[in-house]
Amino acid sequence: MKTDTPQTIYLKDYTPPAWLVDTVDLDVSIEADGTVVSATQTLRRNPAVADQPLVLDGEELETLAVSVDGREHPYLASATSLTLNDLPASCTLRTVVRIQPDNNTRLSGMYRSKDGYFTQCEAQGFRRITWFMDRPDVMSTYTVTLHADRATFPVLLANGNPVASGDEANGRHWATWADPFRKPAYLFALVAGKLDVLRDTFRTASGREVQLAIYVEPGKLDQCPHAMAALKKSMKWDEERFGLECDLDHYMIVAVGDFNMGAMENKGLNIFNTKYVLARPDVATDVDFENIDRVVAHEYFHNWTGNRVTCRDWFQLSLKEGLTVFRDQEFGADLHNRQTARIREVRGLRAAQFPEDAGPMAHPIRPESFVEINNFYTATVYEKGAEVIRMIQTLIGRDAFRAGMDEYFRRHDGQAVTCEDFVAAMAAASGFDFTQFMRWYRQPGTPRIAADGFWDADSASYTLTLSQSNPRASDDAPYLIPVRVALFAADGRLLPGSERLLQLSASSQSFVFENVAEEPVPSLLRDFSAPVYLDFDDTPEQLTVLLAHESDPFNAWEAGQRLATRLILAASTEIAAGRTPVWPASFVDAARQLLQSHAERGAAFVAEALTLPGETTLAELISVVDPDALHAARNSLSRHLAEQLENEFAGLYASLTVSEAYTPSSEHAGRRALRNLCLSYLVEFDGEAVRELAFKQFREADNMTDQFAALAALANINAADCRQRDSALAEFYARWQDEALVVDKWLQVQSTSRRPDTLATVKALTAHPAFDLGNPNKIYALIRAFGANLVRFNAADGSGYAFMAEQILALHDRNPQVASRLARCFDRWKKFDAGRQAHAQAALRRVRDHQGLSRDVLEVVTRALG
Ligand code: 0A1
Ligand code: ZN
Repeated sequence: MKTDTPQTIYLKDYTPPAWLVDTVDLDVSIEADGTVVSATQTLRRNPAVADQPLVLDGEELETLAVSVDGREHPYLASATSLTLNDLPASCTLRTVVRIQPDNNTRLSGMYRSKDGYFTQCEAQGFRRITWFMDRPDVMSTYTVTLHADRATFPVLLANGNPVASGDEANGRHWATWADPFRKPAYLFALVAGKLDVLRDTFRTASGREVQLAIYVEPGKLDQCPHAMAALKKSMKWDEERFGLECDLDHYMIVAVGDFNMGAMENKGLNIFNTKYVLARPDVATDVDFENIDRVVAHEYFHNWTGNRVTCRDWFQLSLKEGLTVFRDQEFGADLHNRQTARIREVRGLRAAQFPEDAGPMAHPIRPESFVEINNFYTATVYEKGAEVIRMIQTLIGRDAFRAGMDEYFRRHDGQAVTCEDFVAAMAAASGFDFTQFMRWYRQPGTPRIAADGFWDADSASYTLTLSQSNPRASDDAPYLIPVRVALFAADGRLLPGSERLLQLSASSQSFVFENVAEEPVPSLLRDFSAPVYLDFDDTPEQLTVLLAHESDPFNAWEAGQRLATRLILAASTEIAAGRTPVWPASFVDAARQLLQSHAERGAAFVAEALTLPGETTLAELISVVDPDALHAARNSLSRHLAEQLENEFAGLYASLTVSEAYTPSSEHAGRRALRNLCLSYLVEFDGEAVRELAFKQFREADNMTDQFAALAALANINAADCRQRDSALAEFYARWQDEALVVDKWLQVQSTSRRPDTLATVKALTAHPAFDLGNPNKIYALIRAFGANLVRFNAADGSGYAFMAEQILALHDRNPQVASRLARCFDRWKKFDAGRQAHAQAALRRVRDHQGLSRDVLEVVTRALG
């Protein structure tokens, strides 16, 4: 493969397509020596655009024939484009190409995976199937006929409705599907394979019956009911919350084990990573069950936010992704536990998006340029994008937000639009002026709010001054930031009338609260009302009041995180200076009270509150990170809590057992989460008794949540010789080696272990039969998860960096998208000391200078080095 000089594509260069494609008729014949794709497109010039030749996109296509209106027509073909001149204003173009899906290791376009053929066309995979104007603003009506060997590929699927099917010579068969909805090419899908199917139906609010089907590899039907239930719940929820009904007669989900991402919303034919479909209590954890709910909902919700109304161009990706993540978050919150859902969202945002926004790949939720669009399916576009939508709802209120959604569909159903179009619909429905708010779409970086409070006893008023800044932004104009606030008394009472939604719109602004008769404890950014950093000098006493009494569970949790963060960061400095940290008794007392309050506050909440902030999140708060000191500080606090609260942890561990049959309900899941958290604290104090305790849980668990939690606790034990650890790892693999998704867990639990020999283990595992460089899930579980293991990946001798560079180079040609995701592990290399930086830089240069490096990886490493 040769490296093209990578071209940067700019939003400002957008022009509408010169041609429109009304219909596409595809005939796809899967044969022994490749797949032949005949495409018939009815084309007409776009009346809004000056005459231009027709230029089609293509990649790795073997062109067999090109004709226009039934006659041969001259064309100019390059490796990636097909140009036709002198076309009539409307015409029918037929192209015939051969593709080699069996050799398609990139998993973009049409590819082979175990039991069949699958497609992935977002963002630019359709051009790997046929010559086409592969851009989201070209929308057409598709008809597809598939031909394949009947015995090997009994199931033939495409978007839309089945029209006809039959047998043909040589044991082959065919099926035709027609999709009545116009769609962009990225929503195209087909599947041919040997698959089992679970069927169901859903009756919409207006009484239409939708046929539902989930297709999986043979033998896995008993792992589908949860996904099916999630689909039906999503359909109902979208009717109730947004008045959006399913427009399809057939809604199909197909699960495939080899998939670059989570899932894909192809019209009526979603293709999913098996990870987000398959679940059974003995193989999937509570978190897996919940993720399946969310991802199934996410893809279903795209049918309106993404498919009915799509993106004009790929810069608008957050138009569909931010909005759809917001919708799936809301669905998850309604279905499970709103409080812990919000906590987990923010935890995720801080662990992934904040670092991204501070690193070399920082971009606005609507980027202004890219080299490779696949590099922009990011935490920023998705998760920060969802926060931006959430802020819109916060600013105008839930009812106006719903009216804005109605207005958006009224205006734009069937169109390919921009983020401005969405916001304009919200503005029209609410009367709110979003001019200043649009800054959230245009600037990279996480804004900071510095807060300062002053209570004046004489006037009984409290003045809160908020100042904002964003060093990553291109200028210092202020954002419009919704800041939810409440004031509490020192005894924890909410001060009446103090709950307010402030709109911070200036660089610095003061807000006065009247009738505040005592010095208040302010609670700022309740429910995390904006994705910002908050700099506020709250005292440990104030934070302890909030942790115990704040009625907004998010900010109660946040108070605990702020307390723990300060302690760990200070301890990290102590440890780096060779001193031993001292932990205040007040923190232990607060933790004890939390444990004691689990019945009132909910086990799930308490588990979240007693989970210390992660190392990656903490590292963002330090200018030069010493990963060993940070790791030691965090562990030391865990161990201190374990020592001080041993009785409480042991008592709760014994009392929180769930005796009923397993269900992934939020109540049961919360109890398991807290009980397993207790276990993880107990093993901090390594000793034979706790090893046995964990091993017993591992052996006796009747569900994967408990079994895996015990395995993870054991896998973290540092001692070189831990019989229980070795046995558990060996038994787990022996038992689950045929369940691919469970094997992924086995790999990940080893690559994320804090043991000093983790890199050696990971290296050895790359040669284990369980590992497969062709399967993205395996790479994410073993290699990328290692890259997120702060202390081990950033080893002082550079061994982690050198290993990662090797893996990227081993993969970049085979699967550039996945290799590029590995390259992102280097995002924060400049946060470490000079020695580590030198190692990281050398590793990055080695990758960058590799002959024929893929464009995806090149963009990431160039930005990292720049
Ligand atoms: N649109 C999908 C995510 C997705 C994006 C790209 C893919 O291949 C490069 C695959 C899936 C979603 O948001 O669920
Ligand atoms: Zn999506």
